[in-house]
Amino acid sequence: MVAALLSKDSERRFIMLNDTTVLITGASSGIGRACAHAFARAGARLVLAARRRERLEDLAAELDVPCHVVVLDVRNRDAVNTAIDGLPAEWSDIDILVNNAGLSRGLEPVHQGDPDDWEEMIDTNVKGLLWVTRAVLPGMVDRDVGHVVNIGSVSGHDVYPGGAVYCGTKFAVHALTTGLRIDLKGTRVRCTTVDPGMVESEFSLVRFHGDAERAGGVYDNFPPLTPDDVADAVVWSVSRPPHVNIGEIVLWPTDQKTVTISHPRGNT
Ligand code: NDP
Ligand code: 8X3
Repeated sequence: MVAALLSKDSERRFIMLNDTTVLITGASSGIGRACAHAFARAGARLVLAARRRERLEDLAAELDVPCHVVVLDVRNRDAVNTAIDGLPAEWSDIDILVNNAGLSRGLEPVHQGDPDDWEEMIDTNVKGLLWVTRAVLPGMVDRDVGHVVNIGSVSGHDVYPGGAVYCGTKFAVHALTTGLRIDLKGTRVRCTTVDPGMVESEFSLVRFHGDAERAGGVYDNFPPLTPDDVADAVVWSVSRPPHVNIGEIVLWPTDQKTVTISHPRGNT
């Protein structure tokens, strides 16, 4: 609800999120799912989007707030437009968009990489984010209120071996977030990128095309971030007072120092 987003109380140093409408892409797993729980704890109403319907419906049933499930492949521009245009009236005014749907595929050097993997990453992480933003943002601009949170990555700041294309997509998210902030000049719509280091989720399982042994090993060296850690940052960024736009939050696991340097202490 816009009024809730705009409410300004000199005694209060944050915006109340109760009754705000939040659209989260990639809500069926990991960071998106944790964001759904975190926003639900704050009393928000949730539009939960991803491809796996059953997971979204199970999540909606777990949450103690109104939820609307949208089965959506963000790569499909027409489907995105149809889904957003077709939201029931009581769900159509999105106050907060969390562009979280994303993935990595493969870890090969470019000369050995699979172009299908590259296409999937670019179509999801860059074009999908744009399709959803383009569909949702005009409503925010018309109402002169709203917040877009992009889930970027530390991989949008630096590149690691085998990560050229994935990192390229996250560098793009970084540029798109800055560009969006510039384009929103004159409106009260805010945008933020939340850029985590390593987070334990289904991310590595997807990267390695379902190879659970290889994926599990990724998180053996040190305690990674949890999806809840990232969700905390997302909720904090959108709940700052209306005159504050958090541009970027970078979160590292304490034992990860750069995208290539970490301290191996075991995951305990
Ligand atoms: P998960 O694999 O656990 O979750 C990814 C989510 O994205 C799923 O809900 C999946 O839903 C959704 N998704 C993927 N492709 C599509 C698509 N085409 N259309 C709609 N939804 C899609 O990974 P994470 O939670 O870790 O990843 C979430 C975001 O965080 C990504 O953008 C990732 O790049 C970023 N990130 C992750 C880090 C990590 O170390 N895990 C670190 C930094 C950033 P479904 O399959 O049901 O469609
Ligand atoms: C994901 C971070 O370093 O695990 O964005 O690829 S990394």
